[in-house]
This record gives sequence, C-alpha cells and structure tokens, in this order.
Amino acid sequence: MKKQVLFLTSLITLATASFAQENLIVNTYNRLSTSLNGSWKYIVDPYENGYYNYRYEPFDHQKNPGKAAFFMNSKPDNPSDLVEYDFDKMDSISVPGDWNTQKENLFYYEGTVWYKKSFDYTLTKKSNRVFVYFEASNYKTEVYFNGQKLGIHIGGFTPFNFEVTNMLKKTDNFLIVKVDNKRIKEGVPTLNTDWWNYGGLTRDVKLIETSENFIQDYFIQLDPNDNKKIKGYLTLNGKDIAHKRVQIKLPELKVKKKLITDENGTVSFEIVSNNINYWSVDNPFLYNVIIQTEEEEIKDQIGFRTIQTKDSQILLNEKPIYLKGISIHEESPLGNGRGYSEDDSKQLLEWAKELGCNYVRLAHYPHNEHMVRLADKMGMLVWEENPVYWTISWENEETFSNAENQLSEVINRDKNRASVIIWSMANETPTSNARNIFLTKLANYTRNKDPTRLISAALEQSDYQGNKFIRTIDDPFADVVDILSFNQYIGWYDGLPEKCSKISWIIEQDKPVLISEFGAGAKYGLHGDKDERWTEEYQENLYVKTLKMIDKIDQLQGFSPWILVDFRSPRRVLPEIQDGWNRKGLISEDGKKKKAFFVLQDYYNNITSPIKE
Ligand code: GCB
Repeated sequence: MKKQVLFLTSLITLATASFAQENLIVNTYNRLSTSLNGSWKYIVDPYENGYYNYRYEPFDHQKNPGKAAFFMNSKPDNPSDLVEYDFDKMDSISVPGDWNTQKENLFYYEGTVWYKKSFDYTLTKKSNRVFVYFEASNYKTEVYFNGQKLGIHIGGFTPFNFEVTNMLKKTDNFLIVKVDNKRIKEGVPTLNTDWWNYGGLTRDVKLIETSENFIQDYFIQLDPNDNKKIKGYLTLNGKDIAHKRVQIKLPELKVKKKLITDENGTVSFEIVSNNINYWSVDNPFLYNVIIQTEEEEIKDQIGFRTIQTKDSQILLNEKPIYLKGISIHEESPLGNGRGYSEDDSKQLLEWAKELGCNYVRLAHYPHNEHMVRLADKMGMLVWEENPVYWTISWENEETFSNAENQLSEVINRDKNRASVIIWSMANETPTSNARNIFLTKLANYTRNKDPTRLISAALEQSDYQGNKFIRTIDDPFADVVDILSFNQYIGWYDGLPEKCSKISWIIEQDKPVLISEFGAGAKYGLHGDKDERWTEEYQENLYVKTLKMIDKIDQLQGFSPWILVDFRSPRRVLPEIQDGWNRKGLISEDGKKKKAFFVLQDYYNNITSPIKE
C-alpha cells in the first residue's frame, strides 16, 4: 500500500514537473555554451517499445529499467546477451530540424522518435554548473542523461532546461531524448489546426555552463507609467545567493548601480534617467546592459520603450502608431519545413520590411528566439501568440496549466525584447462560459507577470443584430483585452471580394482595433478572372476590396493579413493548386511574389498618416 502511494506521488510529481519550468535560464545567446546541434542518431518507435515493457509499464518507472529501455543506450556485454536495439548502428538526423522534411518515410509520421547524442565535456572551472537547454521540441519531450531521467516537457514551441552538473563525465556522456508529436485532444494546440505538425528537436540544443551561483533570470524594461524610469529585477540561482553584491551597468547611460540580493537571491531595482534614447521603429536603439556578480558577468542588448493604449489609439512612446503588419508562420523560407535559423528569420523579416511593414504577427505559437532578437535590431514590432487555437478543452484543468506554462515560458524568454508589444492569448476560439474563464485567467496571469505589454487575442466577427451586412464583435473577452483583434474572411469563406463593398462595421468597444487576419488563396503563376478562385487576380482583387472596406472602421489601428508565405497544411489537399499547402501567402514557398504583395506594398508605402484623430 505504502509503495503504491509513493509511486502515485512520484507520478503526480512527474506530471506537475512537466509544467514547472521555474528555472528557465534567460539570455542563453550571450552565455558560455556548447552547441549540441549537428548529427544525432535516431530510432523511430511507433509502439513506444523502448519506453514500455510488454505489460505496458514504463521502463523509467522501474527501479531497474534493464537493457530494453532505449534511454539506457545498452550494448550486449557478451555474444549471448540480448539487446534488440543499437543507437550507434542507426541512421542519423540533423538537429535542429523537423523529422518530416528530413526523412521521406517520416513525412506524415506522428509518434515517438528517440534521439541520441554522445559527447565529451570538460568544465571551464571545476565549481561550474552545466545545463542542457532545448530551444524547442515538438510536442512531448522526455529527457535522459547517462541513463537517468532529467524530466519531461510539454509544448512544442518554448524553451526548457535541465541541470546535468552532477551526472556529467569528461568522456562518453549520452543524451537521449524521446520526442512524441502525437496530437491529443487535451493538448495545446489540440487535434485540429491548419498547420503541419512538424515533429522532433526543431530548434537548437546546447549545453550552458554557468558559475556555481549564477544570474538565472532578469527583467529590465521601462516603467509603463514613467518613461524616465527603467525598472526590473534579477534572480540568482545557487546555494549561496543571499545578500550578494550585484552590479548593473548601462555604459551608454553612464549608469552603474550597486545592489544587494535578498534572502532568496533576488533584487528589484529602478534606474532613473532623463536621457533615455527610446527604442522605436525608426530608432531601434539597444542599450548594452551588463550584469555582474562576484562570480560572473552577463551582457544583453535591451531597448526601452513604452506601449499603451488610449481610447482607440495605440501609443508607442506616447505617440500614436499605426501597425502595418503581416502574419507569419515559422516555416523556413530558404530550406524546407520548420524554420529555426537566424537566416530564416532574417529572410522573413526582410520580406516584411520590403512589404512596408513595421509590425509582424508571429502566428500561431512562439517562434524561435532569433526572430524577436532580429526584430529588436530591425525596429519591427511583434505580436507573440500562445497556441490556444480553435477548440481547446476549456474545462480541463491540465489543459489550462499547459497553456499557462507555455505562455509563461515565452514571456520568460522574451520579456526583455522591446520589439514584443503584444501577448496574444488565443486564436479564433468559440465563445462559451468555460472558454471565457480560461482566457480571462490567462490574461490576468499575463498582466501580472508582465505589465509592460498589451494583451490581445484573435477573435471572430459576427452579424450585428441579425443584419448580415453590418458586422460587429460580440465576444465577452473583448472586454478583457487591451487591443481588440479579429480575423475576417469576407470575400473568401464568405462570398466573393465584391461583397466587401456592401459591408459596414459597428464596433462598440472603445479600444484600438487590429484585424489579425484576412486573405485569399492564390497559386503563384495562375492567372485568370478576378472572380476565379486560386488566381493571383482573385487574391489581388480581394486585397483591393478589403483595404477599402476596413478603412471604414473608425478604431482601426492596423492589420496583419494572412499570410506572408504559403505554408504546409494537411488540411489543404486540392490537387494541382494546394497539394498540401495553404496558398494564402503573398509569396510562394519558393520565394516568388504574387500580385497581391504589390497591392499591400503600395498601400503601406502610401499611407503617410493613417492615424485617425
Ligand atoms: C484562420 C486561421 C488560420 C488559417 C486561416 C485559413 O482563420 O486563424 O490558422 O490558416 O484561417 O487559411 O483558413
């Protein structure tokens, strides 16, 4: 009995541990790190044979997992020994990278793949600590190091780390990772999406080496209520972190601030200055920020700006700004499949710039960190989104914790990025009491965690008092958000583009409005009549008509049409047109611009002062 209770408690701890990423290390790009990218061995395991015994009991719940457990990286000890796998004789796969586009037989695969990487490691200093850090892995990830389980992570688009200091050897370490991308009803996202469920270690994997007591986390942004005050906190991690001296330096502001941590190794601070050079679209100025303890020093490049709303305006540094945007999926514009590299991000943001954008909506999940770091440098405003998409299990508490955890991880990662101005809670979620409570809890959580940004969600529009020609936003969550955003497809899923001229809008909320999506499918190079589906002319005409229609919305402060580049989706099966691609891109998957690109470019380049007084 006692044993059972113990087993149950450890199971519960394991389950909750999967959402507990309190120790996420920030700013890994500027730390001592060793990349584990490159070639990994892999085993495809649809029956999870390396995880469960034949009674379907997980090996990692057994005291002695035995040789059949894949995470033991077993080898026969002698010719009579039975071991039915061998990582070292398996095929290799590249990390980062999804498995779908690397291996033809895994294109449609949804299930478990085991990854293995062996490495040697010598600490720079004996007392230092080492963490293994995953930028993302889709969807459920179980990590084992030298035969021991480090933990589980759930969610495909946010980072997580585990400490390996005490298990690390000078030679022959092996890191084994079980990645399972099966879609599940209670997951975030759930079973149904309109994007490809790329599986695997889709972003960088690295080892981070820190001092014994190190700067784990910090949050440094402008006070939203006082633009002469930089406010923040920092947290140390280690056994000896109470009452420690810390120094923060901002050389360009000639600031050197000396601080002492509290009992818990945390300290809050304020820096007041009359000379702050504010980060903006035209002046993406990033300050060097140096944090020093007695043991280490870490640098970051941080911009300072305020973002607020006033009635129906969005104010960047207290001045109204109109968001000339585009939506983007995280697919590689240069290679194939999930994007992950700095070059991928650069190409996507350069296309957005060419289009005339000052703003991008990163749909429908957190994109890789290069994207926001580049946006910081390029002066591009960013909407980041949690993958709460369509029909989530609103009543399920575990689903809520999962959604909250994914949101908390992206906020932790990107809270020091000036470019990020909006946290989006969800996309096109059907209103219900349970959904309203779920999203409101997420919004409260986010506001509490980060008061320096605005909250939104891509909502839906509907008929106004039964009149099909008047559209409105009838959603209780509209009262909670700072920015009222919605998707609309008049002229594509709802009539032909001509219909736009018949529609008017009554939006009763006195909030800034952003149209988070509109669009039409077009196959690059297919030409024809403006009412012929899939032609570039149809898409072009839809843009012309939609721009005229939305111009009539008084509170409109910007939009992000759907979408910059064609992207893969298993929902899109029409032969010769879609062939597995959502064709609403302004650019084809091989980089060719469609006619509508130029309509939007022209619009963005010619609106000098679209801000409505
Ligand atoms: C939407 C969704 C987006 C889809 C798009 C479409 O409303 O938010 O994820 O891809 O429509 O193309 O239908």
